[in-house]
This record gives sequence, C-alpha cells and structure tokens, in this order.
Amino acid sequence: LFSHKIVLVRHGESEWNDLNIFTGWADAALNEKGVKEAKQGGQYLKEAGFTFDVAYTSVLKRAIKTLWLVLEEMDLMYIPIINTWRLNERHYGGLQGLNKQETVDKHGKDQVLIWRRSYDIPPPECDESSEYYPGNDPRYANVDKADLPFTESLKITGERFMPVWENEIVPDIKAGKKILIAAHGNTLRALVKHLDGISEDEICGLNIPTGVPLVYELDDDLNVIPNENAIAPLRGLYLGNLEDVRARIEGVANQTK
Ligand code: DG2
Repeated sequence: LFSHKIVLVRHGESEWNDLNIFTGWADAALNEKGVKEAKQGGQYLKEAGFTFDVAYTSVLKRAIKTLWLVLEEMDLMYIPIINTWRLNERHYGGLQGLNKQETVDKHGKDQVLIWRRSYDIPPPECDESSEYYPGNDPRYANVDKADLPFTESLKITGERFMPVWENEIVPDIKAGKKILIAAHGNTLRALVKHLDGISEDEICGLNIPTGVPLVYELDDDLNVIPNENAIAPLRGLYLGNLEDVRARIEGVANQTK
C-alpha cells in the first residue's frame, strides 16, 4: 500500500497569544517560548526521520518564522517555501487587538465562544479605516479587494483556503512531494475539519496547540488512514508527549474561561 504523509504545524506561541489578545491577520511575532516550541517541533520531525520537498505557509511572521526554525532544525532550509495570504489566520474583524478575557467580561463567555469557535458566525466586522483592514496593508496590494475580509467565520476561512489546497497542495501530494504546512489555529481547524470530516457541531470543541507537528497519513485517494494514537476527533498523530499535547490543547480552550 502506497501512502502519502503530510505534516501540519501551528506556529509557536506568539507575543499576542501570551498577552491573550485576538490576533487574526495582525502580524504578531513569536515570543521566546514560541521559538523554543518551533525548534522542538523541528527536532521531533528530525528524530522521527521526516523530510520535506516543499513547504506552505501564510504571509504572517509567526507562521513564517516557525517554518524557518523547523526547517533549520531539520537542515532543510533549501526547500521551496510558498507564502500565501490564503493560509493566514482567520480574520478576527473588530476583535483584533482586544484582550480575550476582557472581551468575555464585556460580552459574556457564551458570546465569545460563538465568535471563537462557531462554524459560521463571524465576529463583528472591522472598520474600513481600521489598521486591521487588510486593504490598508501594502502586503495585500496584489490581492483582489473583493477577496479581502472585514471579518471571517471558520467557514469563510476554509473556503478561501480551499483553492490552494485543491489546486496546489493536492497536486503536489499526488506527485509524490512531501509537504509541510505551517499555519494558524483556525486555518488548521478548517483543514482538519475537511480531512477528518468533522461535523460543524464537533469543530466547536476542537483546539489546536502551538508548535506541535501533526502528521497525517493519506491513501492514494487522499483519505486519512487513522492513527491509533490520534486524539479524537482528529485521526492524525501529534508528535511528542501526548499528555503534554493534551495539556496544551486545554490551555488554548481556557483562554476565555
Ligand atoms: C489566534 C487564535 O490565532 O485564537 O487569532 O488570536 O493561531 O494565529 O495564534 P493564531 C488568534 P483563538 O481562535 O484560539 O482564540
């Protein structure tokens, strides 16, 4: 049986993750802990004998830097890197720059959970004059204005990432290339929802930890071959100590207690 392996990794902890601030398309840097997590992730991949032919990431520095650190640990800095805004984090609209706990205090835990984790309810929009509207950021000058969001639900995030998945990544996988994707909490939630066929209800309870490589084995039709040590509802395998991974998943959930 011929199978393909694909590895996903959320960036290491960012300065805004640590400050518990909604980030979205804001370009927060990795902090020291995040740098360590990224290097550790690279070490796990190296020790497990992984190698890659091409890597995909967003145009946000926390994911890009994570990818660089992973590739450096693996001595793979020469492979091509494809940066695409379509892998950016979900745009958090009017919540970007706000503290998550303060937002709970103001709007209530249930409302914030809907904004963070519901499938198709987007957070409030940001203003067109806001520094967080991507139309005001030169890095998106070449993107069709109609594609630039004022806010995004998880559903919209998945829909704008899917063209890259279908038209670039799937053909690469089918051509036998080994792919690494360094992205974000919610872009990866959208991708694993697709890969694992997770329902709209179940995706609300799913949190992705920072800096932990997540390995998927796919058959020739790109269906997931479930790993026996996967943490449900995922069917892919997190590398590293699974107790530690579970604790980190809890930590993400607890950002808005
Ligand atoms: C976080 C995810 O994105 O936040 O935008 O604040 O993965 O880029 O750090 P990331 C953000 P939650 O949806 O988990 O609140």
